[in-house]
Amino acid sequence: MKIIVTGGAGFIGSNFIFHMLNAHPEYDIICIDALTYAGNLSTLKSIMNHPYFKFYRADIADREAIYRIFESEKPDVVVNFAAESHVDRSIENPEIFLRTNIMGTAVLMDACRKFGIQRYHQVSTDEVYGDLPLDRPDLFFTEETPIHTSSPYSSSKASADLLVLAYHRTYGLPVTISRCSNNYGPYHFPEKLIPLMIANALNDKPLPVYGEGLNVRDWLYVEDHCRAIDLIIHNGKVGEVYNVGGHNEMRNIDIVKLICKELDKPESLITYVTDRKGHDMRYAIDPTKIHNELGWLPETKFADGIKKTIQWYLDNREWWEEIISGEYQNYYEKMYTNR
Ligand code: NAD
Ligand code: TDX
Repeated sequence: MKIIVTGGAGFIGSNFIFHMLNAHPEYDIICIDALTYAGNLSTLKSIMNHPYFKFYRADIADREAIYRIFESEKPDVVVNFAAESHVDRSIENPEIFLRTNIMGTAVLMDACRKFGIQRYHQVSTDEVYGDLPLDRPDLFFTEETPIHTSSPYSSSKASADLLVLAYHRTYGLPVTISRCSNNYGPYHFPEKLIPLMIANALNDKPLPVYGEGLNVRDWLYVEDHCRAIDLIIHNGKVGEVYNVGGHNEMRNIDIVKLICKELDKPESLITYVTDRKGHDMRYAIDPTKIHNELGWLPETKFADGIKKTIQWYLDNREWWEEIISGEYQNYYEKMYTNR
């Protein structure tokens, strides 16, 4: 079995590659990544010479480059993680989100049609369902919840999902889609809530909480997401959408306070800043379908996962310090100074 993993130099894609090389040592894994600001080859350095791993630097929206790779590699399965993934960046500049997330998905699926494929899997997000009110804890996103997006990011991901389902119906492309809740764990880019707060706390810098910090996210340890995708590409039904989430809802402010506690830093570092535009209030996934059909259950409890994650950032300072000392500084200044 040969699997193309796009976006494998990013957070979840790299964790997925490590998972697959470990869980299926006989599979060939081909990573395609454009190495944008979010892609980091140092993340993959331990496997660069692995006999069952190969890396291509290419943009998924570059049709010629993608066709060339498909022609020479002839993959059996494609798992598409490649995306612009940060909501705040999409609010600043939507265009690249449309190119990568929508056009890139179309190009990959065209390559699958042209060269043949057993499965195309689209890694989507719970954000395509919009948000839920805080005063209705009884409500959850199911696979039947209507698409109702808030940000340019989530709209681009929802557009891609619609295209994937259209390619299935129109061309019979064998597709599956997973819609997962917020992930956390090793190699999470430090512009996102949890790694940003860990890095800032370790540097005794202010911890910028948007609005009142009451927004709720449903956190899942990244390895649990990777296992879910592994199950879906092997046993999931073609044409189906699977929600992935571990019933672990937490308010942002409680996460930030927990990080302060774990790192023995004062809560006085917490600074409330101007809210995100169009900020979704609550995400909450109902994972009944993937549990009933594929037997998936999360294995890592948040209390353990967050400790493991914090320890990883303590043990791998070089990885994130290099990131935050580069171009990231301009981003941080633009997004957070005088906010
Ligand atoms: P990330 O930003 O950490 O990584 C994205 C990767 O894609 C990077 O390596 C980047 O270089 C690469 N990339 C970007 N544009 C590309 C292009 N045009 N061609 C080739 N490669 C390109 O993102 P992530 O958090 O790992 O998310 C991966 C996927 O999972 C995304 O599709 C995202 O929408 C989805 N998702 C993420 C979460 C989460 O909590 N992080 C939750 C649910 C779904
Ligand atoms: O500095 C911050 N302060 C803050 O209060 C940042 C970066 C975030 N937040 C808040 C905004 C959100 O309510 O924390 C929450 C989480 O923010 P992000 O880490 O940016 O994640 P989110 O917007 O929830 O989106 C994530 O989950 C769904 C991923 O980035 C998406 O790629 C995925 O689809």
